[in-house]
Order: sequence, then structure tokens, then C-alpha cells
Amino acid sequence: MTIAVEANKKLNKIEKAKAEKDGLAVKDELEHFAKIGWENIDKTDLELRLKWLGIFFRPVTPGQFMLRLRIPNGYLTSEQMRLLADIIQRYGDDGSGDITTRQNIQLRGIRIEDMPDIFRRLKAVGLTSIQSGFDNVRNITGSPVAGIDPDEVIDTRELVQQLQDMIVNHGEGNPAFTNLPRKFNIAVEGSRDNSIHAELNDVAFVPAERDGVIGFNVLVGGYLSAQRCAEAIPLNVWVPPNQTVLAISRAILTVYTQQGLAAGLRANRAKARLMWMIDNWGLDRFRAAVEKELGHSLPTAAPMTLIDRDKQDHLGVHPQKQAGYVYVGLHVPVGRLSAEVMFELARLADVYGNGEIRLTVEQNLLIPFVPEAQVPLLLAEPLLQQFQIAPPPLLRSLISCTGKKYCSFAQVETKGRSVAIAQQLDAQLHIPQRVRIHWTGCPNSCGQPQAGDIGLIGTKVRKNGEMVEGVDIYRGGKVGKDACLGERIYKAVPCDELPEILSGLLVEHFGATPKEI
Ligand code: SRM
Ligand code: SF4
Repeated sequence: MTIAVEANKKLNKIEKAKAEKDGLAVKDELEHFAKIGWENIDKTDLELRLKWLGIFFRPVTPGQFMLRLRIPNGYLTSEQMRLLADIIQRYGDDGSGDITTRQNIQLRGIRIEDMPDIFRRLKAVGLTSIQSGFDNVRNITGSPVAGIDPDEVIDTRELVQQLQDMIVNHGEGNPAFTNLPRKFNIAVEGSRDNSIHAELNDVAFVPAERDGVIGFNVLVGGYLSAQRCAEAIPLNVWVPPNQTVLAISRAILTVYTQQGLAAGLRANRAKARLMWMIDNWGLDRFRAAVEKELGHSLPTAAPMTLIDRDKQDHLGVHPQKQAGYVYVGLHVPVGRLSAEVMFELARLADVYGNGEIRLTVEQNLLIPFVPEAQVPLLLAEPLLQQFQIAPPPLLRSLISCTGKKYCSFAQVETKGRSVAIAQQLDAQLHIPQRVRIHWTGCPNSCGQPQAGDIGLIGTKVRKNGEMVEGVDIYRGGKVGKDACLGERIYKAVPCDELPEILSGLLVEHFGATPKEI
């Protein structure tokens, strides 16, 4: 038996499909797919490889695709937002957008026959969806207030854009990083408040000062999944914020891709994230492999990171580092957008700001560069009555994954239910502090429930002899400095009992008191 055949036996089903035909190969077939229609596309191309272009077949709404973009550092322009609105508008009620927990945008309702034209239009405004799904590096996150935060350590915008350009070859697709053993998350923090949940990423760069130079310490191996949740651990290296960040990212991705098979990562997808390579090899061997790939050794980590603040949610009106300007953080309930509001957001960014829009991992958005004198006019705009700057406490910090409406993994409906329960409890209770409730429809944990003050993971529960929608409840997640994951405190609570249980938790642990009726 040849070595190749022996190695192939160790590949899981997805690896075999990738070995037969690379995911990126469908890029050249998109026009053809548009002509033949989704029903005639090969099943593996339809359900798997199209994700390399950011195109997700949705079994819940067959024929209406989800398109996951890349919005590096969560930074987009009014022109880009207007185009995204225009793309979904033609699908009427089926068309919508979501701000995701990776500071990104997903569009829904899209027909395959329109994709080639949509791709041309995205390119024309500098957007891409390439390699945003499956075994690729996902949207790269950075501080939403990069370049405008008066207390910022490093402006991450250019660095994040350069990283994306390197990894996806300026939107053309990059065969070097298209066959990772699994998905891969990268975050670059430049603020003091850990605005991007560094600990949840496969690789995170966090600001740290060494010998008077500000650069980054590197964390590796963080991830959430149904089987295991791991906080990222220090690689014990420090890198200056220039090309070294790109070089070390390239080296880590190369080691993970090229040595993943030897490290046993391509046999079982539940044991294929970067942390498993570190577990299998040990941190020292992993670091040595990265340094070898890099061609030189790296200085040890700076003793302290510069993350020393509680996490901000950026809602409301905040002074910028540019005198006379503020940024205004708008709350977008569970990140859901319609074409109409997207057009309106683009208009507000142009009229009141400089045309920029920033997205946050809390599924909200900011309009920066608003002259102080313009603030009262902006706050009086009708959209700000819907996307408020100071919503009630539970709604304010609510996060939810996609859930049953569009996701076939979901055990429960999330977005609508989470808003309804938050509104009910906000009406019943005085809640003196921010309580971050994270909903996620299944144990995959896209809504980062382990990061929430309270986290809810969808599950099925038997009640009165019937299977009903329910949740496991987590508590104790901390974000910002000293971030840590929460732990499960209740199993299998039926959703109709949730308002009472959550109310009890809010009173017992978060100082809530009933409102006088
Ligand atoms: Fe996720 C799979 C949605 C952030 C962990 N995630 C999925 C799929 C693609 C499953 C599917 O095909 O239906 C979901 C698409 C549903 C849809 O139609 O929207 C999905 N994930 C999302 C989003 C949209 C949730 C949201 O509402 O914001 C987020 C998109 C981010 C982006 O813009 O790229 C999203 N997913 C996350 C995060 C959070 C994060 O990155 O900080 C996690 C946990 C962190 C992590 O990955 O380590 C996450 N998603 C998963 C997993 C479990 C990964 C694993 O190693 O097992 C899956 C399933 C898988 O990959 O096998 C998954
Ligand atoms: Fe779908 Fe589960 Fe992710 Fe929610 S957590 S989007 S239900 S895969």
C-alpha cells in the first residue's frame, strides 16, 4: 500500500471530498451554476464547496441562499452598506441581513442565478465573501473603535485588512490557505477592553509593551464547539505590529495546514481545531514549528498585556480622539437588518458622519465622525427610535445566533424568542447593571453563550410526555480584562419556564428588583 493511500484512509469524509476537488474550484463554475439552477448542482458542490465562496445552501429555505461576507475589523462604508441593501431588496420579505458575532454581515434570500452579478458588484465596492465559511480563516475581527478611540493602543484597521488580503489573496482566493483541517478564527485587538473576545479565537494578537515598544502578545488555540470549549493560551511570544503579525499568522496557518495530517487533525473533525495540534504536540513543539516556518525565533511575551479595562458595548454617544467629533453606538436588536434600514443607515452615515459604519461583535453598529453639534439632530431621526442608543438593560446586551428560522442545526428558535423574553423581563424588573444574555440555538455555540453573564444553549426537552424546545443555562462568563468562560448551572429547562427562571437569576445574582405595577 502506498503512503498516499495509507494517509487517505485516515481522512474523514469532508477531507476526502476536499481531496477530490478543492473548495475554491467552484469559483470558476459560478456562472455555470447560475445557469443550471440550484436543483442541478452536484450535492457536494452545493452543500459544501460553495461555502468557500461564502455561499451557504440553507436546507430550511432551499433555493434561498445565505451569503456570508468578510467585513475586516467590522469596518464598512455607506457605499458598501447601500450595495448590500440593494442586493437583498429585490427578494422582498425573503431578503434580510444579520450582523454576526464576528463583526460581519450575512445576507439572506439570495438566488443562485443572481450570484455572478452580485460578486461583480461586491468587487466593485471592495467587498468579498471569499473563504468566509467552512475550513477557512473567518472574518478577522478588530476593535470597532480603531482610529477613533481616545485611549486606543494600536489602530488595527490596516493590519486586519493586510491580514485578510494575504489570507484570501485580495479577494481572489488563496489556495495556500484553502484546505485547513478546520475553521480558523483570528482577532487583532488594539483597544484596552478586549473588544473582540481574544480568548475565543484560534489566534489572537493582544496589545503588549516590551522595552518601550508597543506590539502584541500572541494567544493561540481558543475555540467553542459542541464537544469542547477552550480559552486561548499564551504562545509566549511578542511581535511588533508591523509585517511580523502577517508573517507569524502565515507561519501558524502553514504549520496547521501542512502538518495537520501528521498531527492527527484530519481524521476526526471534532478534534481538528488548532488547540488539538497544541495538545497533541505540546506548546513548545508547536512554537518551535512556527519559528522554523518563520525562519527565526521570536522574543518571549511581554510580561503584561495592555488590556486593563472592562468591556465596552460602545452604545450611546462617545467622544472621539478627533476633537469635536463623537461616535454614536446604535443598538440593533439581535443584529437583524432589513434592506430598508440598511439604506437608512447608509444615509445617516453620509449625512451625519463621514460615511463610515462600524460593526461590533455584540451585533450592533456605530456611526463615527458625527460633529458634536449634529448629535441632537441624529438622535431625533426616526431610525434611532428603532435602533436606540440606550435601550433597556436586558435588550441592550442581548446576543443571539441565527437559530431555527434559517439554521438546520438549531434545536430552538432564538432571535424572536430572545427579544420577547428580554422585553418581558425589562418590563417587570429594575435591573441596576448590564446583564449580557447570550442565546445560541445548539451546542455549536455561535452565540458565544459561555461568554455571557447568562448563556442559553438550545436543546430538546421532554415535558408532559412531549418533546419541547428548551435550553441549558450557563452563568459566570466574563469579558474584557480577565475574561473567562461561564459554566452550566441548569440542564434542559423548557423555554416556557425561562422567564421565571431568568427572573430568579436576575434577582439573586444581578441585584434586580420587581417593578411596582
Ligand atoms: Fe457558527 C456553524 C452561524 C459565529 C461555532 N455557524 C455555523 C453554521 C454555518 C452552520 C450552518 O451551516 O447552518 C451557521 C450558519 C447559520 C446561518 O444561516 O446563519 C453558523 N456562526 C454563525 C453566525 C452567523 C452566528 C450569528 O448569528 O452571529 C456567526 C457568523 C460569524 C462570521 O461572521 O463568520 C457564527 N460560530 C460562530 C462563533 C463565534 C465566534 O467566531 O466568535 C463560533 C464559536 C467560536 C469558534 O468557532 O471557535 C461558532 N459555528 C460554530 C461551529 C462549531 C465549531 C467547531 O469547532 O466545532 C459550527 C459547526 C461546525 O463548524 O462544524 C458552526
Ligand atoms: Fe446554527 Fe447552532 Fe450556530 Fe445557532 S449555534 S447558528 S443554531 S449552528
